[in-house]
Amino acid sequence: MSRNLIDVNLYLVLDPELCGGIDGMVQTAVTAASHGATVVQLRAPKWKKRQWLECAQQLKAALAPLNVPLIINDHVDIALAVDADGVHVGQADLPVQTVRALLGPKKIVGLSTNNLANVQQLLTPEILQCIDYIGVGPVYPTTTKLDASPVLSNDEMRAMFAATGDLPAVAIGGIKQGSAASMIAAGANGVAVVSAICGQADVAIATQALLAEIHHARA
Ligand code: TZP
Repeated sequence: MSRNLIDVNLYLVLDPELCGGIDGMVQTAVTAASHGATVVQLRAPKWKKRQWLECAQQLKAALAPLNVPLIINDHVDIALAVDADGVHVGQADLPVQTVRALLGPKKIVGLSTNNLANVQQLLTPEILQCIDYIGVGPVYPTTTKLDASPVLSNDEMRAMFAATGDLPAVAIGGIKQGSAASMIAAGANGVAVVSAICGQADVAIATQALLAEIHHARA
């Protein structure tokens, strides 16, 4: 099976509290997607399914005309219900083989990795054929995800990016304006952010600044 393409340059992960509920999340997603965010993930660990469904429906309707993919964190049923573009799972969620079997070959599947051993374990044809990108983190301390794994050392993070080959890898955790460029320099294909966009006074400017930094780092 061939890999589904996803542009992970600037990957926005939505946060209900920082955005101020569903309306704020949709507004944040649309503004960020209109100003350079290349993918949007719905993530709401404390929500009930009905909230997930309502928000996912609104995000799908708002993002599809902008051609920015909508990824659902963890919940395959919600992704199927709204025909989202894909699902992102962590190490303790459904195995990626199961996610792929449920979603079919054409949807995007992403997997979080938190250490070098996680990356080494997925480098088998069986797993590689199920995933389209990985997250690598946390690369800096974060207050957004309270149960985040220990922050990666610079060496381990670089080794993780080096090990992934041509599988797109996106850095996550505590990335702000000013630290996005160093992730690209370390080998990331893109950066994922929550608080550097969600809850910012000017979401458009915050998004543009991050994207400019990423492009500059690559140039
Ligand atoms: N996974 C690892 S760290 C993190 C997630 C969802 C939170 C990142 O949030 P922020 O605000 O960009 O540090």
